[in-house]
Amino acid sequence: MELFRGLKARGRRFLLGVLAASFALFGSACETNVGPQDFLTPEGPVARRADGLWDVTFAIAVVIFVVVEAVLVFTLVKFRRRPGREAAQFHGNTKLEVILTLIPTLILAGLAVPTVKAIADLSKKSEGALDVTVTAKQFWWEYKYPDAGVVTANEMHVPTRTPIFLSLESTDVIHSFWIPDLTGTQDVIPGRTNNMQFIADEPGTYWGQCKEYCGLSHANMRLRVIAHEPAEFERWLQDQSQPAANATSGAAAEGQQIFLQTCVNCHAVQGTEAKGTIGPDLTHFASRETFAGATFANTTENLRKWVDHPAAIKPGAPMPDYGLSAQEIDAVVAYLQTLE
Ligand code: HEC
Ligand SMILES: [Cu+2]
Repeated sequence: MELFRGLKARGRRFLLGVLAASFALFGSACETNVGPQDFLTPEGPVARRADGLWDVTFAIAVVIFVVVEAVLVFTLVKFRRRPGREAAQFHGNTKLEVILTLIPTLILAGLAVPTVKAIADLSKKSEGALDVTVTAKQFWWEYKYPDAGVVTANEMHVPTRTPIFLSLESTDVIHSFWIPDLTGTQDVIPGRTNNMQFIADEPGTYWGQCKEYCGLSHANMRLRVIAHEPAEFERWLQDQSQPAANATSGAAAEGQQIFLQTCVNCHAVQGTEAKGTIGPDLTHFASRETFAGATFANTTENLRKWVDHPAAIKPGAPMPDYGLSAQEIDAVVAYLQTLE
């Protein structure tokens, strides 16, 4: 209080401002309504293992912070310059410097043991794991289930309590696959296959994101993992392995004609001549909740905008604008919505 009264009005205002800002910062740490991509709320054993390492590291860091700050403040006060006395100097104190080098080395070496062990354990393919091949492309994800011959995009369906073993490939630039609640990140690099594994405890939708800057729409290269009870997952896989039915009447039939003239070079719809592989396989497009890198809800309005001019809503998206009329767009959208 002595100190506070000694300050000029301006100094006092400044001090109050700093205090208020600190309180605001501390208060914000009490936020409990966490976002869907919070790696501190693990939802499966792989993510929990990584989170456990984080907890240990954080606890050690807190202790170090408190001890170092306490010693710092103590030293500043105790050895400061005073009338008739110079500030103390520790430069060249070999014993102190050896100790201060040794302690961090030992802490880091100690942390490396469980970390390296976890990395080795988690990179092994578990018995009974389900294989999924992930191919990253600007700016979306393709998923292949090699055993079932199913191909889909952006939304990966998986069974709960089952190890999912991913083989990650890229056809263009470096991306990074990340589902914060389920597993850490893994770079996806052209010309090589990386692997990672995860398990989801409970049915639900888990959000993810490309984590390596990969171009204009990097931020729109999102993903979802949708976990089902194993029996329900088998049903989903069964449905997805069926070819699409032909649209036989109305706007959808007209839309299919346009689709087979305009969109076939890049998109596949099993059961039709559309066999393109540049864009997502659309055989079961209508069964997806989102599209274009899980960026847009799969609604009529969003689809109209997308087919009209993709790059207008997703910058840099490598799908051209074909200058279709409003009526043609409606027809194509009606067709896409039959692809259940
Ligand atoms: C030159 C190749 C090309 C052509 C031709 C093309 N597309 Fe695409 N399409 C793409 C690419 C690439 C994407 C993925 C873009 C992204 O998500 O960033 C895409 C994405 C889509 C999606 C979203 C799929 C999903 O699940 O995310 C739909 C729907 C779609 N295209 C419909 C069409 C229609 C309808 C036509 C014809 C009017 C068409 N496309 C023509 C390349 C093409
Ligand atoms: Cu990416």
